[in-house]
Amino acid sequence: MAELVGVWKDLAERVRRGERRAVARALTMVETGGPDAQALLGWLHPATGGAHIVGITGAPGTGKSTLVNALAAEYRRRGRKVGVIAVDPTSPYTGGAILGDRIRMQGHHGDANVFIRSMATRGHLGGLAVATTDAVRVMDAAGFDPILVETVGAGQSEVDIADAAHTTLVVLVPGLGDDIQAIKAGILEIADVFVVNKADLPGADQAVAALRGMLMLGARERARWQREAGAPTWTLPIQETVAADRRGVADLVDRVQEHAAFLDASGLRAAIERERAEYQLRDILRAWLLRDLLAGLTDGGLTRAAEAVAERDIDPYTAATQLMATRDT
Ligand SMILES: Nc1nc2c(ncn2[C@@H]2O[C@H](COP(=O)(O)OP(=O)(O)OP(=O)(O)O)[C@@H](O)[C@H]2O)c(=O)[nH]1
Ligand SMILES: [Mg+2]
Repeated sequence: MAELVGVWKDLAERVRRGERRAVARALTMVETGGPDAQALLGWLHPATGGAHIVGITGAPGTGKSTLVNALAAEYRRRGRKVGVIAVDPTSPYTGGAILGDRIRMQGHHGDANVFIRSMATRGHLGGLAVATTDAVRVMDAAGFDPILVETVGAGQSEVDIADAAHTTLVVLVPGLGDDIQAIKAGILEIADVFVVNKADLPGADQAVAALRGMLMLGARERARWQREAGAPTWTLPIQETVAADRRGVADLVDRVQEHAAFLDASGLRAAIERERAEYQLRDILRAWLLRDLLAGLTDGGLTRAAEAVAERDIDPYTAATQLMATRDT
């Protein structure tokens, strides 16, 4: 065991030096999870906290991958070392997207200062949220800054990513019923910067106007809250981009940098870090509690209970109560 721990310490040191092969291996480990990954992350933890994490979310096909690619190029131009994590959408409608992402992001292949990784749900006990946070920590320890995390805003995932990011970009496009897009799933609450991508298409100006109108409604409320809290205020910017030909992307990076400066000046960065740590602990504990509970059930106990629920012999809450009571541990 002591020997084993030593192995991961060595790998961790190579990750911290930014060795590509070590980073790749560490990412594979944390994607799967388990005790080895946990030991490795323990060695990496003191080296994390330096990266600015940018979440990019929005409906499928809004141009997130294209935008991430362009953002990575702009950050490279500014001398930064960029990490990219594409969260593999579990939705069957967009299941093929990652292959496309790989191809589209090939422009950065061979650049040692860009590291791109697609995450899959495979096997990780804590689910995609924990796996993604752990992957961010690996890249963070390896000195990548910023780390851009793309996630499809279809369900809970965009909220998860807002928990993990310092700055969340919400990507909208013209002509998709913009007000509805933005209101959906509380996306207004998670945005730090709005991006109206595909600004080359008709209706971009209307989309910006609709969004601005809606933001003004919420702004008064927010401003009052912020004044009361005595904190510097952040006015949600709306940035138009044409990711496909990188128009507006340098401006978008400026907006992200302004938000990063705001987080520092307001003291919010420290608050976000604590919040992130709490979410992470909750995710881990939830996963471990479930694992222990399932491990304590008798063979086939869950399957039998599920059958009984499906047959209407018992209701789910009663079945769950019984399962909790009958576990060995
Ligand atoms: N006209 C126009 N098309 C764009 C722009 N940016 C991206 N696209 C196109 O929009 C399509 C979707 O782009 P992606 O970058 O794959 O979008 P995505 O949001 O990552 O898609 P998913 O990951 O599948 O949700 C592609 O055909 C892009 O070429 C833009 O600024 N203008
Ligand atoms: Mg994509």
